[in-house]
Amino acid sequence: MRRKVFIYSILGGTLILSIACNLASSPAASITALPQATTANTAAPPSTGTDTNAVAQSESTATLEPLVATVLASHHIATPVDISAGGTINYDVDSSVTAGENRAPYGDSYNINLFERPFTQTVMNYLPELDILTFRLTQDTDWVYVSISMTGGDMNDPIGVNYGVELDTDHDGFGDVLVWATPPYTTTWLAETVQVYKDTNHDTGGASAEKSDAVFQGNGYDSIIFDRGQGSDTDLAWVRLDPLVASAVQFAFKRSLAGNAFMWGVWADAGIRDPSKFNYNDRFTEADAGSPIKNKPGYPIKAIYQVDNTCWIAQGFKPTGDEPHLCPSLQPQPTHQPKGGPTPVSCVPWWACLRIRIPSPTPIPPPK
Ligand SMILES: [Ca+2]
Ligand SMILES: [Ca+2]
Ligand SMILES: [Ca+2]
Ligand SMILES: [Ca+2]
Repeated sequence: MRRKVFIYSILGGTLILSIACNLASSPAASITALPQATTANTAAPPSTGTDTNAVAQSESTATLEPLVATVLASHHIATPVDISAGGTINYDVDSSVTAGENRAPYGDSYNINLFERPFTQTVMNYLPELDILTFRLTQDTDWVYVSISMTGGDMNDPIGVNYGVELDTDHDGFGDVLVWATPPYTTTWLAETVQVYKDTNHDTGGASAEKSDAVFQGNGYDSIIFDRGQGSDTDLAWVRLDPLVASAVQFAFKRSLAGNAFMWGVWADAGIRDPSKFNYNDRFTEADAGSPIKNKPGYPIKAIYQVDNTCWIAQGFKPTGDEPHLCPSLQPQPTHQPKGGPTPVSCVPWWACLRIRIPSPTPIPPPK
C-alpha cells in the first residue's frame, strides 16, 4: 500500500509539473477530430465463471507512462477551481451495514436499472470503493461540479473502478451524456483520465427508459466527444480525488455539456464497465443479472456485478414526478385526495403523523 501511495504521489507531482510546463509553452489549443467510437475502450466483458472473486485487473498500474505522455500532449486553457463538495446532499444505500452477511440491505431494483451491487460476482465479497454513499452537485459560472463519496476503500484499487456522471439533458429518462473516468485518480484535476460519451440514436434505455428490454442489442452510448483531453473542447471534463474527503471523487465539466435543466445520477463500476451496453438491465435478463438481496431467487449477483448507481436528481427544473429514474425523495407529495378518500395530512415533521389518542380524564363527581 505504501508503495502505491508513493507512486501516485510521484505521479501527481509529475502531472502538476507537466501541466504547468505545457500551459507555459503551448500555443492555442489544437482541435483533433475524433473518430466515432462504437465500443468503450475500457470495457471488460462480463465474466460467466462461477467464482470471480479474482476480479479483472486494472490498467491503472500499467498506464502511468502513457498518461503522463497524454498530459504532455494536452492543451488546456481553462481548469476547474479548487472547490469543496457543495450542493444538496443526496443519499444512496449504505451496503456496509450488511456487508458481513454478503448482501445489500435493500435499494437494488433490476426493474428500473437501479443497482446496489458493490460486491464481487457470485462470492459477494464487499467492495467499499464501489459503494456510493452520497452524491451532490454545485455549479459556478463555467463549471458543474459533482462530488461522490463512497463508504471507504481505495479509489485506485487494482480492480479498476470507473466513476461516472450520467446526464439526461432533455429529462425524458433516456441518458444522453456520460462523463466517465478511469484510474489512476489523483488529487490533481485531470482531463486525461476522462471520456465523455454521447448517445446519438436514443437507445440508452432500449425501448423503454427504465424498464428492462432484455435482451436488447442497441449500441448505448455510441460516440465519444471528448477523449482524455482531446476533442473540440480540450477542457470539457475533469476528475480528481477530493483532497479533503477520504474515499471521494469529484467531477468538473463545462456547463454547456448539461444545459440549464437536466437530470443526473452517478455510477461506480468495476464490473461490465461498458457505456455501449447502457442500460445494463436491457442487456441481461433478471435471472442472468442475479440479485444482491438474499431472499430473492436470483441471489447472488451474476452478470451485473461490481456496480453501484443512483436514482436521478432534477437540476434546474421542477419535476412532475413522472420522470423515469427520478429519486423518490423528489417526487411531489399529493396535495389533494379523491372525494371520499382520507383527509390529507402533513407528515413534516414526521412525528406529526403519530396520532396518539390520549384518553380524556374521568370527571370526579362533586362530594355529596
Ligand atoms: Ca450504495
Ligand atoms: Ca434524454
Ligand atoms: Ca429499458
Ligand atoms: Ca446509441
